[in-house]
Amino acid sequence: MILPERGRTLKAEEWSPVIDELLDGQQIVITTHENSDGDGLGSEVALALVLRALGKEVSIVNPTEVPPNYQFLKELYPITMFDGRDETAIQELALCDVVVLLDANLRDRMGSLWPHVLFSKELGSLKIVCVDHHLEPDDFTDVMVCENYASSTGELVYDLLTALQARVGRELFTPQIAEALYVAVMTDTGSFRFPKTSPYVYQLAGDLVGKGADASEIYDRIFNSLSPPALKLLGAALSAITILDEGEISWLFISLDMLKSTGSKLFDTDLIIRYLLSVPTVQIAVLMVEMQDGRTKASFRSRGSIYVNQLAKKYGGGGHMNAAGCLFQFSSDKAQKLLLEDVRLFLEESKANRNKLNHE
Ligand SMILES: [Mn+2]
Repeated sequence: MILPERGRTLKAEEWSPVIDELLDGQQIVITTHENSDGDGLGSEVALALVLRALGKEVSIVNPTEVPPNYQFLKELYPITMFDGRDETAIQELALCDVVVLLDANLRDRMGSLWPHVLFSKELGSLKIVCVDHHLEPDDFTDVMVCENYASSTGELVYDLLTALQARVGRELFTPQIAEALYVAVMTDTGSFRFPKTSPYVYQLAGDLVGKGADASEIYDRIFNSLSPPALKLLGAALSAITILDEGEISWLFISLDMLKSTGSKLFDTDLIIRYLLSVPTVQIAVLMVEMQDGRTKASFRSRGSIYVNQLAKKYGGGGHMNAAGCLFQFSSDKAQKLLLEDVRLFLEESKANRNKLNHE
């Protein structure tokens, strides 16, 4: 197994191009990818608070709404959702000097913002800055720091703020900033469990707690945030899981009836998939959800080098090696039959490839 580079930190001078743009700008818009998560949102809020303290006019404008369990971040800094039409946001995007994209490195991930950013860029002196930790960045920015070693964008923003602090010669971290960054790092490391959680990340988290982040309260707000219907759904879903093929496939179908009878919503199904992989023999986990409009949503998880994004791609979806999804345009009965056969075939192929690689 190849482990990611651990414990690297960027040197202060490597942050200089980013810091130069931030200090040069006066009106700054910060954004993150569609369907934002704790890393994107926490990083945005931390950076916005710091830049505001430095006298900048800063807005956070996102292409999609803040999920319910991250709404508390809005108490630290306002976060606007841009639907592509809102005039205030269009004005802000037209007039700003810097757009900072956090936790994404592709222009399309900006969703409804990108056409306006592009327009503003072509018209004047707008600078685009990106700080991220994903693979394979697009070439569309003026300054980009994209470091895959980092556990989270929050880790990079922490380093950026440390370098910025040295540049301006004053203490910039506040308890609110520590809280926002802690949200970012905690969520993207799976609560400090994922492989990129280097010794440095633990130190950094400790520092943030020392600076005022309340670790147990933050955890509670984000992860103990189920509504009673979502909890009922979880119960119904867990008892409906089937384990097939000598324990290698776990399978769950959530019908519209199940959603209705528990009073739960489509987004309440998000947390269920992780239980499908909690049996150690399972190689591929499949969750299918019947949607109100008749389509069927499928999510896949896998262990090791089983590229479920390839499986999703076959049906017009995509994702990562171990987490992917797609949408079937037809009934759930048909989708289930078709998919089960495919998953079995796909698993056999993946295992054959793995064995071949192991013997080469
Ligand atoms: Mn991230």
